Formats: sequence, structure tokens, C-alpha cells
Amino acid sequence: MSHQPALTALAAADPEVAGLVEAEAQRQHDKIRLIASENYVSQAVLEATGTVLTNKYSEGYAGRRYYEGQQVIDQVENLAIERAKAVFGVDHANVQPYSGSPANLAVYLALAKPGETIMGMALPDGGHLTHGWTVSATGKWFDAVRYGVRKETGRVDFDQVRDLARRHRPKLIFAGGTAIPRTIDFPAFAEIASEVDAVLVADIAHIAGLVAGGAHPSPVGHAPIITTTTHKTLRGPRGAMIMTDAGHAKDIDKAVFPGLQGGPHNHTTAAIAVALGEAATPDFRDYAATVVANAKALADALLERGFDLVSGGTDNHLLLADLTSKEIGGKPAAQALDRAGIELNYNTVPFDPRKPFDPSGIRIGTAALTTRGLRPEHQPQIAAWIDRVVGAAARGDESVIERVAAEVRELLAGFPMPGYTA
Ligand code: DSN
Repeated sequence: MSHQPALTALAAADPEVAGLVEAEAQRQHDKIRLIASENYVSQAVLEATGTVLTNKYSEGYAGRRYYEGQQVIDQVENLAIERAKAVFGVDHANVQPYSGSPANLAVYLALAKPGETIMGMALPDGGHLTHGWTVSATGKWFDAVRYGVRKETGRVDFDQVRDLARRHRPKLIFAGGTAIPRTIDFPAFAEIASEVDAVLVADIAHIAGLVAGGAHPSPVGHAPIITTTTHKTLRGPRGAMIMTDAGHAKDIDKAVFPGLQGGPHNHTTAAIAVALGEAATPDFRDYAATVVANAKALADALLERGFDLVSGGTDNHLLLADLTSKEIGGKPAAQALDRAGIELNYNTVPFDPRKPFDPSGIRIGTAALTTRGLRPEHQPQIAAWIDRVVGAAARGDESVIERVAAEVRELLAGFPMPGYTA
């Protein structure tokens, strides 16, 4: 049992680190990974991230660098850019942001001045820290206005979005987030942004793979600026991109470099290119459709078992369960599920009376298990395990948890993991 590519030199030079990497590979193999922002990248993506491209500095952009020796790096970056443009149908792509938060910060730098008004979804309602939440620099340095979901439906309250936008006239409106189980209505956001002369920024980090694979409507044509990480449903390395219309290209490029970052991580850029090559294939469309089918099947099975899902279900890769009726908090439930080989995160739910570090909910995503090969017919079993473990944790019955962990390992033994040979 070992990591692929093999860690031959690493094991010889630094057995301690090699041992930790092997242990993590084994852990990822043995668990049903339901963290909605995670995935398994292909071995090709893994190989690209572990290349000599990490040795090269290349501040600037292709043809306009501040270091010599860019004959190859320029080609790598241009390849990633052209693939991003083709996969998402955009005019321009910047593939240099180190991750999602720096990508969003670059958008602020390009389009707003400190103290100006911006608008985003409140974190407890499903938004992201960098959409102006209180503890983020974006909430401290900008006058952040926050919209949320309706209590009765768990869906974005567009009356509130429109009302707040008219009253506060933000420079930017962010659409997207980290715990939104329903289709994001980009045309509705675009209409409001246009009415108040704001720039609509679609943060598609969670759903980028679904957009690329045709399983979620695209924001292109509605949002002139689109940010995304590359490692969630898109199934690339940890990184990010900003995609724009032609009019915003220069300002965004200037904001990423030299505005915010230094040299791009060229090994990551190569791996983004590989992931985008994969995202252009028919197999990826099947994967994206199956991610959604798996999430819907898991939602149905959990609803049958009495789980309370925010918005009553899902349209995408993500479910948010409020465990109040199960008489357990999200955190002890998530910890028990992890011990049972089912890995997810505790999460606030909209209007959560509990604190963010000890909230009422758990967040569940189906991207990684889909990559692993699990299908809708496996979801009732996963729901049954979640139900058993949540019940056992509420009762303090550790023996059930151990039995489920063994059953999970047995199921997963039949589903190979990219980056690992059993
Ligand atoms: N922390 C990521 C997530 O889990 O959704 C978003 O940045």
C-alpha cells in the first residue's frame, strides 16, 4: 500500500515526512470523504504539482516577466489560460492567484477603495469570509453589507438583496459562497447589480466543476468577474483563477501582480492546466452529473431518516443538515462521524442559535466520493451509516462507531483512490 507517484527519494532522505504522507494517503483511502470543498485529484495532476517548475521565479505575465529563462513557463501559463478560456467560455483568465482568498482580495484591489461599500452573503447563511464577513480584512477594510437566506425556504432572499443594494449602492456584489445547497441565480443577481451600477462578482469556487461539466448554470454573460478556486469540484491542485470579460482583464491582472502577489507558483499552474484538460472531456461531464445525482440521492435518503436539510434538499454537490432535531450539536456529530470513517465538517446553519465553533449543523459534499466511483445506489447506505453514528454519538455508544468504521473500510476497498495503490 503506497502513495503514487512513489515517494522513493523522499523515503530515503526524510522517512519522517514520507511516513506522514503515506499515513495521509492511507487515511484518505479508508474514509468516505464528504468535505464539500475537497476532492481527489488525478495522478496526472499530482505529478504536475511535484515537478521542477517549482524551482522557477516568473513575476509578471507571459512575454513581460521580471526574470529571464521563461521560455517554458510562458508556454505553461498560456496553456492554462487558453484551457480556462475554452472550458468556461470567458474572454480572459488569470491563473496566478495562490488560492481563493487572494483571488477575491485581488478583485477588491482592482475595483474598490478601502472604506467603500461592498455586498456579499453573510457567512452563517452560506457566504465566504472574503465576501465582507466581520472577522475578515474584507469586513474590516470595506463597508460590508450582508444579505442572507429566507428562514422559511433557506434560499437567497432576493427582495432583501435588492433592497440592500438600492439603499447602500455597493461597488461590488458577490454571488456565491461555501454552504449554498441550491442553484445560484446569476441572472437575478445581475439584474440587481445592473440596477445599482455595481459590478457582479461570481465566486464559483464550490461549483466550478459543475459549471465546467454542465451541471450548474454558468455565470458567464451575467457576472463580468468570476473567481474560483481550482481544487474543489473542479478537481485540480490547490490554486485559483479569476476570469473576466475583456473590459476588466487589465485591472485584474494588475491587481494580482504587482498589486497583491509576487511570483506565481508555476508547478500549480501546470497542474491547473492538466485539470482543465481533464475538465474538457466527456468523462468530466459524466462526473459532474454524477456529483449532483449522488447529492440528490443522499439528500433523499437522509430526509427519509428524518434529517432536517436546509432548503429541504440540494441542486448541487452540497447538503447542509441541521441536527437540532437529532439532539446533538454539529461538532460532536462530525467528530463521531470522523471516528466512524465518514469525514465532514461541522457548520453553522442559517439563523443558528449556537456559536460558529459549536454550531447546529454539518455540511456534506459528494465530489470526492464521486471521483472515487461511488454512485447514487450507494447513497442510502451512507445515509444509514450517518444516521447510526449520529444516533450513537447522541447516546454515547462508541461500539456502533467502531463497527461502522469497519464497514466503511470494507466498502471503500472496492473503489480505487487516485494517488494510491492498495
Ligand atoms: N474553506 C472553504 C470551504 O471549505 O468551503 C472555502 O474557502
